[in-house]
Amino acid sequence: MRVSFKLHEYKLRIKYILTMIINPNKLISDSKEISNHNEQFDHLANRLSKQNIEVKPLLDKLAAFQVAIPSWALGAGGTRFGRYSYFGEPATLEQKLEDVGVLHSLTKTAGAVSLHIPWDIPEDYKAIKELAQQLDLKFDAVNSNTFQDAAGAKHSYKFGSLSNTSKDARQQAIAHNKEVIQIGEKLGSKSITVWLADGSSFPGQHNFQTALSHTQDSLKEIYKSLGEDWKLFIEYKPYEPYFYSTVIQDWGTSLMLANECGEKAYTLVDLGHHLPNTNIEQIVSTLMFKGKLGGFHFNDSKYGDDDITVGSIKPYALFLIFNELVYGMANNPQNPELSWMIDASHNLKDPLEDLIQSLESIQITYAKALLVDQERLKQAQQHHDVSLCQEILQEAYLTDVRPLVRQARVQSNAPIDPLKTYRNLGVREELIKERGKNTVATGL
Ligand code: LRH
Ligand code: MN
Repeated sequence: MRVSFKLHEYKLRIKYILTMIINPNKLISDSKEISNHNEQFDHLANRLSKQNIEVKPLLDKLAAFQVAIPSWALGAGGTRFGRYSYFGEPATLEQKLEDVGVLHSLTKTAGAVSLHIPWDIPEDYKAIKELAQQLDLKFDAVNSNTFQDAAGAKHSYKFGSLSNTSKDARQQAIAHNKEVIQIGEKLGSKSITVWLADGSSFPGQHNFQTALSHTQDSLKEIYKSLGEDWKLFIEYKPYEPYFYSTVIQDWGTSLMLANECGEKAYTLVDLGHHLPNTNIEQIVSTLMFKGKLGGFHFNDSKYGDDDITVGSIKPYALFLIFNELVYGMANNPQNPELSWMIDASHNLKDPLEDLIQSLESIQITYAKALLVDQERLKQAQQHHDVSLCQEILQEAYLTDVRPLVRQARVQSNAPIDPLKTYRNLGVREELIKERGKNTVATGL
């Protein structure tokens, strides 16, 4: 749908939304809220300094921890059993950036967006980059899509894309990924994420070796198109949409393919892409040890790839993952800076509220992991003092770090309570007034 995008008009509208948010403390946060926060923060800061834990470095790390928002998760997701809109959904890429701009103004930790192609092909690159800049947003990894047949596509991906026995289908999928890299280059992105639905639903349907060999050769073809400072993230998943085998089913297969491609290829860990009870924190530590962990798709799940709010089901598991990340970021210089992204789908919650809660959960869990006394833990591990090892981890996990996360936000000129501010400002009502009730966001 071609939307006549008059930037100056747009700036006005965004200005209106954002000015309401930019300086919330003056607008919204009542003195009681601020004094409560200051009291709780001072109390925690004193407690931590008694443990010789400096607060400033923690606040700096929290403020610097920017998570990319998935462009495909700003509308109501839906399942095969139904989709319930939340109204006021972003109907254009510009409106999606606006929503991410609101999230970033409210949290100051959502300073990037991850686009999915062809759902988000920019029509006006100059205007889009200007808008992103105005919203203080960067373009993180771009995502290719060879799990749906694009309109007018010559070859179908029904039986696979990079692994398809049809050379034409493989070539078409390779060309699409190269086009996605070009789109990313025009936007200033520095990485592409490749997730393949490729797999089979019945025994005998696939020759596993042929499918893997085609995929390997196709990825190596795509790899050749990467710019000098670009990265290729290979995302694995055990099942869905196919239910017997998936070509890139687990971290080992992704790592093997990344090694085959070269030093600019890495494994991407989507938290929902693991069979029940998988020890994801051990996968993370192994990939960092090998210098091959590229990034994350944060979400949570109870059963399958549920893509629900981060930390809403398994907060301790997320803490153990962040504990390995903190250890790895301090001890594995061989692993590059990580790409932090959320990958979610919203069926019941307002997408922006859900993302605010996910961002909060990521900050809280990172803060708890930063409190782990890694040196003391190492000692206890050396001496096989198993009980003490658990005590050291849980001491950090059971610390209420919310005053720390709030202080990092306040210092970044964001509201003390983003969700409350979002509601107090009636942002959803504003968006519905502006966009109406029939807009549908592209994506999942
Ligand atoms: C696959 C996945 C992948 C995206 C898609 C939207 O389940 O996690 O990261 O391309 O969701
Ligand atoms: Mn994902």
